[in-house]
This record gives sequence, C-alpha cells and structure tokens, in this order.
Amino acid sequence: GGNRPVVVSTWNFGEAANAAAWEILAGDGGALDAVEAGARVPEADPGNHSVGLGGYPDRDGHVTLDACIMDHAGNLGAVACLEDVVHAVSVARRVMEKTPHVLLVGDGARRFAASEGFPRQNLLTPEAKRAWQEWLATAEYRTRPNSEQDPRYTLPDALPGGERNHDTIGILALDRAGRLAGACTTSGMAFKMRGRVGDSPISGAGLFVDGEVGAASATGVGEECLRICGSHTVVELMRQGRSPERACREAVERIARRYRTPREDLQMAFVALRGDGRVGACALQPGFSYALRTTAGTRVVEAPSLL
Ligand code: SD4
Repeated sequence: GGNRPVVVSTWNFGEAANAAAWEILAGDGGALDAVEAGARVPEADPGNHSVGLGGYPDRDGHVTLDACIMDHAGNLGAVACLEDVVHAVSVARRVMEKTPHVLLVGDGARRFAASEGFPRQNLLTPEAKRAWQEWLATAEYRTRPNSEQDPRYTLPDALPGGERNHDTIGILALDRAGRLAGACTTSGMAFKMRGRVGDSPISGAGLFVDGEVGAASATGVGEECLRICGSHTVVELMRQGRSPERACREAVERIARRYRTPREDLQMAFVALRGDGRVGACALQPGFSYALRTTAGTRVVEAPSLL
C-alpha cells in the first residue's frame, strides 16, 4: 500500500476535516473512524453555514441535518431531517451499528439520538438566524422551478449577499489496511422547504462506497444528484474502468444533459476515491475544490468543470 492511507474531502475547508481524519489514519486507525472524525469538524464549526451547528435553517427557521456513513463492507447508516443534535454523522453511525435499519428521519431520529445519549442543542446560531430573517424579508416564494417540465417544484432563491450555500462535506478515506469508508453531512440547501431531504443522507446519491471498487461523494443541488443516483453512478463507472475523474465527469454530464440551456445557476460536483488510492473530481461549474491528504502532504485541488 504505497498509496495508503488517503483522505479526500469536498471544498477547501475539507483540509481541517482531513487533518482530524489523518490523525486516525496515520495511527493505523480505520477508514470508518477517520471519516466520522473528519465530518465532525465542520459539524461543530458555527462558521460553516451548510453543516451542523450554524447551518442555515429551512424556511420556517428549523435547522435540519442530513448525514450518511458507509464502509467497504456495505455497512450503512443515515439520518435525515434531524433536529437539535450537532453530530448527525455520529448519529448515522449509531443507526448503522445499533439498529436493524439504515435510515432514520425526523422526530424518530431525534428520539433515537437522545436515547443514545447525544446532547440536545439549539443549532440555530444568532448569525444564521439573522441571515434567515434577512432572506425572509426579501424572499419571493415564487422561485425557480427545478424541472423544466414541472414548475410546481421550486428551489430556494439565491442567498443574501449572493452567497452560495455549497459547503456540504463529503469525506472519503482509504486506510492502511486497504479499507474504504465515506461520510457525508449537511444542513442541506439554505431556506429549503420544511421536510426537504437532499442527496447527502441517501446511499447512492450523496455518498456511495463499494469495497471492491471505490467511493464517491457529492455536493451541490441535491435534487439533481438524487435524479441520477450520482455517487452510485460514479462508483459503477469506476467499476467499468473509468478513472475517478472521468467517472465524475460522466456523472456531471448526465445531470447537465437534462437541460436544454446550460444551468449556470446550478452547481453539482463529485469527488471519487478508487480502491488503489487514486482520486479524481469534476464539477458542473468552475469553483469547486477538494482537499486531499496523502503521505505526500496536504493539498487543495481545483477540480475541472464542464462549463
Ligand atoms: C443538499 N447536496 O442538501 C446538499 C447541499 C450541498 O454544498 O451540497 N451543499 O442538496
């Protein structure tokens, strides 16, 4: 295993997550523990408005979290629309390890977390609350349709100050023993409809791991990823021999193809880690980067884009 261990995370803030994961990987720890430790870093950071504490709320002011964790053997746990618990990824792991199920949602997920001893915490920070109130003041609920065919379904408008709410973390690791694992955690799209669940907690969409092939994770507008089972698509393409970057590009192309005119308002990006330690990524729009930690050191890499 000359290429091991490896950890890769979406976005440049993933460097801090990778550092936490690396402590485990460098100490001969497992990939599963590493991705959980990594994902917990942005979850606890109130400055990240798309994950955990400080995440932007839904339209009604509730911060709701989606998270998923998966390993090389197909062990899987997830939570969706979880409230009042900061470390959604750890609740997801508990779902994996302590229940016969793979996905708990809403109040059931919250009750399960409480029964497992997770502290109850208000996730809406004063800063996120202000941003929400500012958004409410100017929001037009007549928003852009997410389907050219069906205008009933709408995505939230742009955020205050033109900010894009794209800081979900997907983290993939390969440990010294050659085991893969991944985690994905988010507060979802800012000012989403209450009850909205994105791609991040859904196996095959926001995250997928196959111990014989590799792992992939997604960030961007979850609705688009869900439509094509994005991360599963990436892993299957790698299984068929595509490089990680090529596999990510073809998944992005599949999303882009649905639109007659290029969607410059839509970001969707994938990152992939193959079982041999090779990493690749591709995004629809420029501006997506990922953080990579290997035995050679730490780097932030600008991903190629379609547009
Ligand atoms: C979602 N994919 O809930 C997430 C959002 C995201 O960076 O990736 N933000 O749709």
